Amino acid sequence: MTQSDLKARGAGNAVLERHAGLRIDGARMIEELELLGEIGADPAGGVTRLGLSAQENAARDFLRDRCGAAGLHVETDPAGNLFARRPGPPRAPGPVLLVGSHMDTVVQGGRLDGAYGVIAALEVLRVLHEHRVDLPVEMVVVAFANEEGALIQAPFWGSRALCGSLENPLDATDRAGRPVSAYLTESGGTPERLADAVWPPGSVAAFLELHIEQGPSLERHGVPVGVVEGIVGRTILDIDVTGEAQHAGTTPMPDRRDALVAAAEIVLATRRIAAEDGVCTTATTGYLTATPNVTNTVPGEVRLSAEVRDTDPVRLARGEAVLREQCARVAAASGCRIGVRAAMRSRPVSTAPPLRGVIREAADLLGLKHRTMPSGAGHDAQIVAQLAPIGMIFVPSSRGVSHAPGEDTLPGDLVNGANVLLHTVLGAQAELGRPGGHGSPSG
Ligand code: HGY
Ligand code: MN
Ligand code: MN
Repeated sequence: MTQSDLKARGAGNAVLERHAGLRIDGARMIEELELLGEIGADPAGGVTRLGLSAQENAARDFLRDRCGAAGLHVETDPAGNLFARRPGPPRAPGPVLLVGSHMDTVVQGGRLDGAYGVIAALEVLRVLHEHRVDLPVEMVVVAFANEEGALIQAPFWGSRALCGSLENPLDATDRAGRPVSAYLTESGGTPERLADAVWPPGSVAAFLELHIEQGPSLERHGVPVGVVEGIVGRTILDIDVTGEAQHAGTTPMPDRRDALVAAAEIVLATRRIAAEDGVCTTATTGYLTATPNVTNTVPGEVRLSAEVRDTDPVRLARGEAVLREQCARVAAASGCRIGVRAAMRSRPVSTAPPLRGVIREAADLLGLKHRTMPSGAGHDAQIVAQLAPIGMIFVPSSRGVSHAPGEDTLPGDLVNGANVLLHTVLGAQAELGRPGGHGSPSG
């Protein structure tokens, strides 16, 4: 369904009013988040549960068990995405309300990024099932595979598979060149049937994602709920710098083609693009390896990644162009060969205004203050926006920390967010306005 299918907010919402007193089981959800956080716990700190790795597979097994214990039907698609639905008589075919996030992390990341949105979605579906709440538009929980792209270099893997927007998917590899098909087969996916993971236009009425803010804004403003207005776009460039490995003691300085010195120029130029020149909102170099990486050899090869982000597509494109210009400048000055390849581009997107209204009403119903804000982080929701209207809800991140072992959110904020998600699912029913409805589940 497109945004225009979303009816203008106005009519009262019987479903929302009838269940105004409904709440999630906060203790159950917090306990499950703790248990999930132990899967991939990194002895060096934080959680390392990389997409399509054995740890993400273990997380899927955990989620499958918890869904099964709640009497929900679970299936995994060829891309490794996991879906949970309520049991019941065959439903009239029609678009569903997809709710979820991802369970993979970055290296030594936090236990809430993504995982919170998946466990909260499970809790919402479980509570609706336990209270036999009949939803005109069926709610389906999704755990998208490999959102971060930290192992298999294809961020938003699962949500892109669902939207049919993976480009040459089987070319994807890890940094050592091991193909995604090897990992996928171990994850319960089927590489040769990725096309079957695609959901057709009209099959998703809307997508809702609850997520930690991963920044300091909500905590600084003392506001428990963020209503996301838009999600930042991102471009990742893989950069290969080729100089010449030489002896550190016998090679005169003017004769060197030092790949690491050239890469260092690129790292500083990347930072300047956003921090000093304001070309785009953020510019970051997060990954760098030098070869042969020994003290007494001038580095001959450096591989690094640089990424730029902005909510404005023009500024985002400009950020990429300036970064490419800087690489060309450093190549000319250093005598190194510098190859630049766009590894990923995601567009900035807006959330659906009617769903923002539903989220605000849910927060108001719960007596929770809210503020409308952008997302500086990327999310599966921005990919699913290709297929359906999206809504995103944020809760505060303690000290704004994320993608690091210190990532945390107060339990009360986690419970508040999940209750807002519950009442957004209920409130969205009127928005999505499907005539007729699904029979209430049996048992
Ligand atoms: O990098 C991001 O913005 C997200 O956490 N994948
Ligand atoms: Mn993340
Ligand atoms: Mn995330």
